[in-house]
Amino acid sequence: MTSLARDLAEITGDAHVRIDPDLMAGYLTDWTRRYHGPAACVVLPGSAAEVAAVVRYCAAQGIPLVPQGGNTGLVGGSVPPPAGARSAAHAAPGRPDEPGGPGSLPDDLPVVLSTRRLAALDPVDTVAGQVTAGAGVTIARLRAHAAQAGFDYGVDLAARDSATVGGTIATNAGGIHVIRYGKTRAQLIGLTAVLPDGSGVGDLSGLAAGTAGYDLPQLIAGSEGTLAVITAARLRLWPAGPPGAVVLAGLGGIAEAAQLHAQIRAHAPGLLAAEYFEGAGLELVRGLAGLPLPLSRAYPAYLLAELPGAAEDAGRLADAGLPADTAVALDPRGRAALWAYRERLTEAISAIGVPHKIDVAVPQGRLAAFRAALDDVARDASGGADCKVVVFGHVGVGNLHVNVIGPDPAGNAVDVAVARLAAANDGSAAAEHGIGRAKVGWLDWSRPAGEIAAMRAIKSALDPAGLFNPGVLFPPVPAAARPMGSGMGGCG
Ligand code: FAD
Ligand code: 2HG
Ligand code: ZN
Repeated sequence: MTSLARDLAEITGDAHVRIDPDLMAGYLTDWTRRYHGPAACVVLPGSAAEVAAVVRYCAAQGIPLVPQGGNTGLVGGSVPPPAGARSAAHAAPGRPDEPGGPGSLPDDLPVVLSTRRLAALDPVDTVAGQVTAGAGVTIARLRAHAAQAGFDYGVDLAARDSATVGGTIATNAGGIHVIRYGKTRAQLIGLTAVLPDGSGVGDLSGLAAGTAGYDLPQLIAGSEGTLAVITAARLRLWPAGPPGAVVLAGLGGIAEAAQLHAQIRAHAPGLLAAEYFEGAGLELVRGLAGLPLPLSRAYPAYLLAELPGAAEDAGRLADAGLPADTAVALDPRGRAALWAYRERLTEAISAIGVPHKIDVAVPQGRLAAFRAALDDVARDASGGADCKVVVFGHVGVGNLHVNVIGPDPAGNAVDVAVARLAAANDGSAAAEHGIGRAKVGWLDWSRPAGEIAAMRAIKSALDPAGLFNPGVLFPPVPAAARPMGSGMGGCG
């Protein structure tokens, strides 16, 4: 054991510090396999007090920390920066078209702080409609727990079996029910967290009303591990309605999908999901899972919608102008079968290669123009690589996931070209997955300079040594620019 690992084991116990490369491997590479980097060790604290002790220790030694939940993030923020930290895919401190600029990351290898053991889940408070969950509780477990008490948790996503409460707060995750319940921030009543100096903040009292000063939970939400380690959260729950109908319609393209979503919404208030995917993605899922065509023939595009309250809303659908070739599922097995075509897309894409993932938001009125230009833009930027473009997403909020498979994962040109296309269509290139390491030079495409300056000031105030997730969200603070005494002690 290294001296660092020995010291951390004093806090958490030997069993919860990993230094063996085989045992660390799963923590050091992200879900897409595009981002990976070395760490001094992985530590798994079992309580908020242990998190605070680990943070205090690392702060005193000047050791960077990478907070990690389920490691399902798609922008490289949950894993350490790459060895050397100058690969084009990661160190893009300037504009997206200037990859590999002169930024540098702290010299010491980071410690990955996994929250998986922070898994306490309190009984549902049925009067308040709230629950307190440890940061490491998975979304699947939280949802099942809420359902037993007659409630629904507002965030759901295909990564539910691994994605955690802490990770989804840190990324302000959206997901498949975003049109009904909003993003994770909208579910957050309170949280507890450890700041970079090791102090604890927050409370889990469940006070839903209150305006005393800055709202720290809302600041920490979406901060991607750069301001605090979230240890637990108090979350809003929604009364669960009766299971709804799922409809899958075959369409000509995205404009038809956006239009059909509007029609269904008008006839079925409280729509839970409006999800878009295309024939190319459907074929990948069918190939992976051996599924039949969902409709009588293949279509260029599909809209999957989930309605609340099966009987009455399914009845109203007759007036919504659904195409004749539409599948409607009312029972659990049928609903799951239709959802599989949408939910297995990420997995099916990764099965054919390491994707470039560009998570864009485009106004509804520009979706068709964006989509029409996309294939040519992606091919031109792929420098002759044989590229496959797979598009899907949460069309109800104009959030499209562009996946390009083929170009070298280390390059950035296709990512930049698609981001530019989104910007040219009044869109954003960071819709729900965050900035992470993947888009670190892109922040000023989504936020004005004054807001970025304010964000930097907050980061410097809370984390003057730049030790929490360096290289995520902002370009890393160069070693020479760090304050004296910020600690650059060895990691070994
Ligand atoms: P991680 O991947 O471990 O970490 C993500 C970020 O949060 C990192 O920057 C990390 O440092 C930080 N972090 C993690 N835990 C903490 C903590 N306790 N305190 C402080 N910082 C922390 N995302 C969506 O928004 N919508 C979707 O529909 C969606 N679907 C997905 C489907 C699949 C199949 C996959 C693989 C991913 C999907 N994602 C989606 C992306 C991912 O699931 C989300 O970003 C999720 O919020 C990450 O949670 P996690 O626990 O895995 O966090
Ligand atoms: C989803 O909506 C996720 O399923 C994943 O956000 C997106 O794989 C992707 O590109
Ligand atoms: Zn998504």
